[in-house]
Amino acid sequence: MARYTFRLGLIQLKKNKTVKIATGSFILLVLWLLLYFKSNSVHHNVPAVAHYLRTQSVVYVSGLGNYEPKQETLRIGPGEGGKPHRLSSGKENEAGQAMSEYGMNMACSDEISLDRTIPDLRLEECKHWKYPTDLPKTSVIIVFHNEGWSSLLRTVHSVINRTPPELLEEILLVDDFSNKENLGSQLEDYIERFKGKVRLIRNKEREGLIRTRSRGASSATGEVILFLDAHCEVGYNWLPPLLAPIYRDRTTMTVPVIDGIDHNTWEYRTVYEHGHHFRGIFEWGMLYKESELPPAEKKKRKHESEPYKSPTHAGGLFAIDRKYFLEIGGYDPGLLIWGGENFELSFKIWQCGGSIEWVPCSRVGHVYRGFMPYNFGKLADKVKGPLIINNYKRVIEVWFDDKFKEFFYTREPLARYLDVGNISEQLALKDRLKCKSFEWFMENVAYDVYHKFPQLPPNVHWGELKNIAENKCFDTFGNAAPTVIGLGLCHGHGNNQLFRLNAKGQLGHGERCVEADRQSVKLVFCRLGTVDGPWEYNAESRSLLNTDHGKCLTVHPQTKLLMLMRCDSINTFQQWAFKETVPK
Ligand code: LR7
Ligand code: MN
Repeated sequence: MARYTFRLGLIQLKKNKTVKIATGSFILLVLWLLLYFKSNSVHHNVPAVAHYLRTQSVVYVSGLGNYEPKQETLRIGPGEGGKPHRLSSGKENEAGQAMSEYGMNMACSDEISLDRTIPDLRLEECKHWKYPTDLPKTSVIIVFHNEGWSSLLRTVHSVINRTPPELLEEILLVDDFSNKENLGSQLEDYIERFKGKVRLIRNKEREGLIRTRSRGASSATGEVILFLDAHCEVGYNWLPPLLAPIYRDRTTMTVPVIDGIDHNTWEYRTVYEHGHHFRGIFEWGMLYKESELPPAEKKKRKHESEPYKSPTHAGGLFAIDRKYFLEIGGYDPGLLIWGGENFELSFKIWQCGGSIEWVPCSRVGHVYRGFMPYNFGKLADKVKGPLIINNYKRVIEVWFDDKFKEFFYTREPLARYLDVGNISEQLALKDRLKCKSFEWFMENVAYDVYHKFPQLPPNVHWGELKNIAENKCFDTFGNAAPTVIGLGLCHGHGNNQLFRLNAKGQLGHGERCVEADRQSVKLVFCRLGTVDGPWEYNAESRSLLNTDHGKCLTVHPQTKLLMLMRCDSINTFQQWAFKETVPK
């Protein structure tokens, strides 16, 4: 493949056109000046005149691989421009029904055009990049299970509308055994209008999103495969910037910046502060996080809009050379349904010689659901514990070195007891591809993880935390932090009652920490960069001392609320016992 370098093409103007514009459009110029000073998206590196000509699409750099589209025509209607849409009154019931069926307000989505416009949130620079004219053709793969009609098809329409046709090999829809009426023959009929560009294949049983994507990858015919969730809207000129790094190096996987689409109003908005760049990292319990680009990475960049390396990604939206994906084994087929596959692929790519780049000039909107409307089906019954933790364990058992595995088990003590099945093929692949250690990955790629989440001291106690007087257990009741902690009947199943105390006094539940003031005891976000805490357990007196306050964890005898009180070793309301809840 030919080598090329990225280059900001600061427009080659044809003189005669410039003259015409300058003389003929004084009013436009004034209007533009107004817009220019209002807009905060204008980047100072780009000469104003270039910006002006660009947005008016007067000068079109053709043949140079800029791929910048002509401006979309202005459209008026519900949700146009990515504006929030309020449902017509009288449809509240429909909306409520849709929310519980899909985790998103389909009644609202149904009122918005499948071809709606969205705001162009890219950095101004992005309009001036030039890309090779012979970028690889792409199969856009969308897997779906019981998704809403209009949000699924808006994904398809946005790809058709905003992708240079010569780069789009196909859109491949892979149905993961949906049972909704309209996703049957009605969908087959509908896609006929795309004259073969959109292809549909179906699973014969529920496979989950991970295996369904693998199936899509095998069936796809494009040189590059690009995955999207089934409720996305792609942005202006989104594809070429994702393909260019792959063209340069086929072991690069690329990820767009993901904007948010509100699941209730369908408002399209960025979730990132302007001018700030984030990359994907993780906590030791394998919780996915995003963190601002570390200074060392910032220094490597010349342009704000340039792609940058990231340790991992959210999972849903990315592009990769198809053959490379298959060479590194695709997704581990032992991962079930949902979760952890983003880490598996990321660790594998990095440790086995590839890289991941996030691409600021490519933006894609994604509907974040209110809640997950589907269950994990029959496959999940095979698994003893929570399916997602099971997947994580499979991933870390293959890719982590022993030292790092301990960090995971410290955060997820029950995971030690889960059976992840046979991983010998994954280990053999790791050997065959001569992949590097996790330590290497941490030192060279994901070093910012250490800054936020230092190496974890081991747990000294974990399990349910029972109060002796009340005979009840610490319980989050499934509420997300920040939330007050209460006492529930001890059930011995871990989950909301699984707490842990580490050697440095941090008391926590999953990725969260227990903190207390005089009035209440709460589950909160742990203080970043710390792994210690204010708790001291005395196994003899069974007291839990909070060293910040010099007081003991107590159940108030009357209100039964948790609080801190002066320590009193014979008070059973202050006595606590940890009991490991090992699954049978
Ligand atoms: O059994 C299933 N079969 C499927 O085909 C379950 C789901 N699916 C489909 C589903 O219809 C959808 O198109 O798989 C896709 C993803 O499922 P979602 O949208 O219900 O999940 P999500 O958006 O919460 O999922 C995020 O994490 C997943 C972990 O396995 C995947 O990696 C998703 O792709 C990922 N989504 C994103 O990264 C989008 C960006 C937002 C974030 C974070
Ligand atoms: Mn999704």
